Formats: sequence, structure tokens, C-alpha cells
Amino acid sequence: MSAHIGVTGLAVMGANLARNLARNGYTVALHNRSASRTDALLQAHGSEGEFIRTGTLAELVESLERPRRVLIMVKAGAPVDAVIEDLVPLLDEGDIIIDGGNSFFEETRRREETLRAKGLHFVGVGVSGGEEGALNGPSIMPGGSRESYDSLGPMLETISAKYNGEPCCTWIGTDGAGHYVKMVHNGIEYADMQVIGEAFDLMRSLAGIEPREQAGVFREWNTTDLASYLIEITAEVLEQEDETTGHPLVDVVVDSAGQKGTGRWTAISGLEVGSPVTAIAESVFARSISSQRELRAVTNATFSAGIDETLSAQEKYGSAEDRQDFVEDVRRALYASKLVAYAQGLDMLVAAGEEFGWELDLKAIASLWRAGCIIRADLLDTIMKAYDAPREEQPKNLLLAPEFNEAINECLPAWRRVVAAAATYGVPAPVFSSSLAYYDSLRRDRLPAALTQGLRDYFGAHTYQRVDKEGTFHTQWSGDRGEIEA
Ligand code: NBP
Repeated sequence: MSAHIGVTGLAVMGANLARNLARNGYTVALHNRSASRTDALLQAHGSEGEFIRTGTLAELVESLERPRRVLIMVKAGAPVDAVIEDLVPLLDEGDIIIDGGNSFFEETRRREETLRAKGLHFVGVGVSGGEEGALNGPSIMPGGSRESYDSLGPMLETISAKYNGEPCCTWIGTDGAGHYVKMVHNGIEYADMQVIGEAFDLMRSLAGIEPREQAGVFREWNTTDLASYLIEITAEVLEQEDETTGHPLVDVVVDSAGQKGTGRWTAISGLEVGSPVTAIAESVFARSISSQRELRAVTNATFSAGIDETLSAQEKYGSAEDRQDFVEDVRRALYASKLVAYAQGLDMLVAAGEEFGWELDLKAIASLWRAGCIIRADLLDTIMKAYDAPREEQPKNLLLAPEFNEAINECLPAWRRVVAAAATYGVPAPVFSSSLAYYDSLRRDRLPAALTQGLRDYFGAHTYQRVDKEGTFHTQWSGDRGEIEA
């Protein structure tokens, strides 16, 4: 019996994907550098489907039907290259190597190019949904050649999450496109979590709403246009009580957010493709600031808030009615900021598509984020509708889609009040405020960039263009200050 697919790398993600494949009727050949993981998997879950145990990569390759499909699920970075190097001499033209880890898209592009030259297909696959998703149905974002998807796609679609019966898996584009889209997914995830944190902080700091009560607020919000997995689990985390102290768990957890790098990559790539992903970048910076614990200990004791003593948040938001109004304002600010994060993420995909030669289908991408992944949200259905048109008729920015333009207009007064309150009372809300600034920047007729151009021309003769005639101009700042055509 030949296996349909081989999986090498059987830590939690690889093991769960292998089990998912086997549970769906595929025969899966198993391999791990240290055989103990292979044996542990077979012992605990060997009865879930057809598995073939292999002890070496050569045995793994030998056990596969052709074209061979080998899924690599090892630690991202050098281990992926090490496994590829060992695999290549064992494979034949047309075989497919799949990297389902969180690899950086540029590495995927490099590996794809090298392997294509050897007649092999290399498919970088973005897999979202964590351990649970890998086992029960993740959102899957495959890149690589279209031809490889013909062979691999049905398998991936079968094991993917389903939304109303539709698989959350579709071919994204060539070489690193799948890993790129997964990276942007993670960037949006960072922003999504940061705006939830800002909402929590503002409701507690200004209106005195404690975590357990906020669990109810988030649960209520999950019945609105904010409905999403992250809002749902926020309620769960906020109502969790610490077993030792009886305090809300969130009060005993160290307030220093970790990161594995995908948010940072998204922000860097945003800068590189010239796409202003401010909400994502601010979310990454917010985590960095949270991690500066030594510095924060000093600044906490030193920096004053500089708040007018006559201002009292309790007085302003203390009554039941005011609190209720404030909570609704925060909900709207959260929704608007979240829309900005999605708009920026999708804009970035368009810019990256142009840069790397991918024809990214935003409707399809929104569709496969609807289930299985961390940013799954009701909102994605509406995003799909916004992009349900030929490319040239699609909105130039998500916020231009009529349904979202209307939603933003409804949120705006509340959004401004919340950002103003955050500044007035000294509560940091970097994504709420930068998202509003992004919106206002897009909205304004004139930006102070004109002055920036003037300054650049003054100190570096960088020239400028005029609003009233064609051409490039320079003012002779150190001479008679007359203007010349450059
Ligand atoms: P890890 O990232 O912890 O990697 C452990 C695996 O890599 C083990 O199988 C280990 O073999 C193998 N490995 C290493 Br380390 N170096 C190797 C080498 N030089 N040659 C061969 N094998 C090597 O596993 P994971 O947590 O299951 O994650 C796998 C991938 O999935 C990663 O890219 C990760 O970032 C990604 N991931 C995604 C999600 C998600 O939500 N999508 C969640 C978690 C992880 P050994 O057993 O012999 O040490």
C-alpha cells in the first residue's frame, strides 16, 4: 500500500495535520527526525486512520504514491532548508514538497525558485488555526504553482475548515503568495487583539467596568457586527478567575505581550511595498512597549499624566447611563478601528500582488478566513460581498465599499469621542487613535505633505511639483529664492 502523502515533523502541528489527513481517509506516511515522536503519535492515535511508520526520509519517500507529496512541518527557518536538502536527492521530477510551517514568504520564494529549477514543485502553505485547527480543520492558504494545486488542492480542501459547507482553502498564487497572505492574516490578528485590549483598558480605566462585568459586555458585543472568534474568547478570558488568588486571571498575568515575528514581518513588508499598515505596525509596537518592563518600572514612577485635576473620569462616566453610552461608544470605536486594520491588510495585499506578480483574489481570501482561523468573523462575509465584482469595479479601499462607508459614518462621532477621552485621561489607545488618523488622512483634501516637500526642497534640493502646472520645480533657497524648473 502506498501513502497519499508523507508528513515529516511530528511536533504538535505536524502530528495534528497528519491525524486530520488520516481521519479524512488518506493514508499518511509518518516521519520525524527523532523516532520517539513518530512512535508516540502512533501509540496514542494510530487507530484513527491508515498510517505508515517510517524511520528515515528515504523510507518516507519510498512509501509514497506518485507524484509524491511530502509535507514538511518542522520549525521554520534553517530546519526547513535542512530537510529540503535531504529530501531533494530522493525525489523525482514533478514531486511536490509542501512547507506548512510559518515560513517567511521571501524564503518560500527563494526555495520555490531553487526547486523549480530542479523540476520539483515547492508549495508554501499558510496554515491558520493553531493546534486545534490543524486537527479539526484549519484555514489553508496554499501558494506554489497552479499545477501543484491540481494534485494537492483536493486533499487540502478536504481537511480544511468549512464555512457553510465551503472549504476554507483555495489556491492563492505562485511561490510565496500563500505564506504572504498567512502573514497578513497574522498582522490583522495582532491589530484585532490590540483593539480589543484598548477597549478593555478604556472601559475599565474610565468607566470602572471590571473584567467579570466586561465578560458580559464582550458576550453582548458578540451578537453585534463585531461577532468573531476573538471577541468570543475575550469574554472567556475576562471571566476566568485565578485559582490561587481568586482575582480575575487577567490581573495576575504579566502585562508583557509575546510575539513570534509574523506581525513584525507584516509591518516591515508594509513599509517595503509602500502600504501604510499603521494599525498593524502600532499593534507590534504596543507589544514591544509592553515588553520593556524594566523601563516601564522607572517611567511608571517618574512620568506624570499631566491631567487637569478638576477632570474626573468617574464623574464623567460614573452614572449607569453614562457608562452605557460610553460602552457603546467604545464598541463603535473598536468596530471602526477593526475595519481600518482589515482595509490596510487588504490594501497591502494589493500592493504586494503588484510587487511580486500575484493576482490575489481578495474575495476568495476573505472567504477562507471565515472559519478555522483566528480572525474568523461575521464581518468577512460582508468583506466578500464588497469584493464581489470584477477587479476594476472593486473598491479601491475597503472603507469605500458602500456598506463600510456607511458603518464608518455611523461610528465616527463615537470614535472621535473615545480617542479624545483616551488622550484626555491618559489611557494609551494607539490603534484606536492611529486608525482614526489614517481615516482622516485619507479623507482630507490637503495634507501637510506639501510643507514636507518644501522642507525637502530647502535642505536637499529634492524638488516638488505644483498643483497648477505640469513639471518639477525647485526654489533657489540660498539664492534669490526664485523658482526654476528642475
Ligand atoms: P516546532 O516549530 O516546535 O518544531 C519542532 C519540529 O521540528 C520537530 O518535529 C523537530 O524534530 C523538528 N526539527 C527541528 Br526543531 N530541527 C530539525 C532539523 N534540523 N531537521 C529535521 N527536523 C527538525 O513544531 P510545531 O510547533 O509543530 O510547528 C511546526 C510549524 O508550524 C512551525 O513553522 C510553526 O511556526 C508552525 N506553527 C503554526 C501554528 C499555526 O497556528 N499555524 C501554530 C504553531 C506552529 P525533533 O522532534 O527531532 O526535535
